Amino acid sequence: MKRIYLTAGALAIAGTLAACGQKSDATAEAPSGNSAAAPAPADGNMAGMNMASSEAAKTAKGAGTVTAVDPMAGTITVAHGPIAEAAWPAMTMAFKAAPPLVQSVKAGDKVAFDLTLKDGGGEITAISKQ
Ligand SMILES: [Cu+2]
Repeated sequence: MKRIYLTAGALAIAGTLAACGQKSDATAEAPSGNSAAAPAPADGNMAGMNMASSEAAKTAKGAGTVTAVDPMAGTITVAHGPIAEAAWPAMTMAFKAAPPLVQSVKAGDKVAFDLTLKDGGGEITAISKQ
């Protein structure tokens, strides 16, 4: 029984550490991601736009070819076509994505994907092979 308790304790600690890691990530991103939390003079000109974008995350759709996946970093690199919603030309770039999405594709796959736009980058929220 003692061994079981020790194991449960170790798992609880691991879970706490993982939670802390996620928390610090979110905290680190919050200041730059939410301009309302740290008003800057430059934001005044586009106050209306910023308010609108903070209420609902801006999304976009893209398509392209996966050139690399990095399960450790949690990124999918895609050579994508122009993405009008983000005013991006065609380029190759790495997107953050949840582990199940990262694991669902490999280099060379032609894909269509949904993005949440943030801080000049994007996170893939859905991806499917073409
Ligand atoms: Cu891009």
